Amino acid sequence: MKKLNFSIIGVPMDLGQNRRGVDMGPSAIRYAGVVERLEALGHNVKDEGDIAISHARKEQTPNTHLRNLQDVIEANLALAEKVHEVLTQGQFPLVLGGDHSIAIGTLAGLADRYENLGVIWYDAHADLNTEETSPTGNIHGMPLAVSLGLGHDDLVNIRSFSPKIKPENVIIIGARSVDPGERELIKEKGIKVFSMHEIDKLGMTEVMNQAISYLRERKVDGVHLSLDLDGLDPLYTPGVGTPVPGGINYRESHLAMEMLYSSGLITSAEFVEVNPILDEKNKTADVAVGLMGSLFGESLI
Ligand code: HAR
Ligand code: MN
Ligand code: MN
Ligand code: MN
Repeated sequence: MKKLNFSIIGVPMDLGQNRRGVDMGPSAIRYAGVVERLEALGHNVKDEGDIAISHARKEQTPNTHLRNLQDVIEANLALAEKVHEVLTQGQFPLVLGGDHSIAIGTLAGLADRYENLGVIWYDAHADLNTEETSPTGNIHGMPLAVSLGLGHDDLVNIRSFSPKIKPENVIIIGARSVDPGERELIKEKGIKVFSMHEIDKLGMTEVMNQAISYLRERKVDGVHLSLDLDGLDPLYTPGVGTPVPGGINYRESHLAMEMLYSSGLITSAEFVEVNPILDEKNKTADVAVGLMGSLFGESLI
C-alpha cells in the first residue's frame, strides 16, 4: 500500500452561507479522529492547523448580493497559498471545511501544479451558480462555477489566473438539487453528471467505473475529490446546512471511496459542510472520517 504524506488544513469558515456552525467542522472532524485513522493505515500525517478566518465581518460590498464577499475572498486567498505551499513540499493536501466556498481556494492552490486536473464533485448540489443565477447569494453554491472561470472577478482571479479547471475534466456525483441556471451551464459546458437517477439506475459500481474510465480517457495528471457531506442522504449525515432527501447511502459512499482508492487517481481531497450544531452526536464528522478511511486504504478484510 502506498504511504502518503498528508497535510491536514482546517478551514473554519461559515461565511459562504447563512447557517452558523459549519465553522466548527474542522474541530468536529479532528475530534472524530482523522489523524489517528490515517496514521493507523501507515500514512504520515501533519496537522497544519487552521487557516485564520476573521469573525469580524467586513462590510457588505455594495452593488452585489454575494454574501460576505470580502471575507470569502480573503479566506480563499489564504487557503490557496497554504495548499500551494504544502504541494511544493510534496505533501498530499487534505482540506477540512467549513462551507463549500472553500473549494475556490483549494482549487486555486492546486491548479498551477496540474496542467490537466480532474475534479470529482460529490454533492447533492452542482455548486455552479453565478451572481446572476444564484437564488440565495450564498457563495457556497458557486465554487465550481468560479473555478471554471465564471463569477465575480475577485473570486475567479485568486492567484491571478483563470480558469482553474476545465469543464470536460469535472464529474458531479449525487446531484439532486440543481437550479435552472446550473442546468443550463451543465448543458452548455458538457459537464459529466451522475445524478441520483444514474446512481439508482446503474448502481454505484457502474457509476464509479464509468467515472474512473472517463478521467483516465481525459488523461488527467491528478484528481481532486471535493466531497460535500450533503451528497449522502441526511439519514447518514444530518449535520449539514442544506440537507436534501433521496441521497447516496452509506455503503454506496464507502464503495465509491474504496473504488477511488483502488484507482490510485486521487491526489488531493476536501471534506466540507460538516455542521456540528445541526448534527446528532458528531455522526456526520464520524461518517466523514470513515469515508476518509475507505478513500485512503482501509479494507474490510
Ligand atoms: N443551489 C443553492 C444555492 O445556490 C443551494 C446551494 C447549497 N449548497 C451547498 N453546497 N450546500 O453544495 O444557494
Ligand atoms: Mn457543495
Ligand atoms: Mn507555483
Ligand atoms: Mn451541497
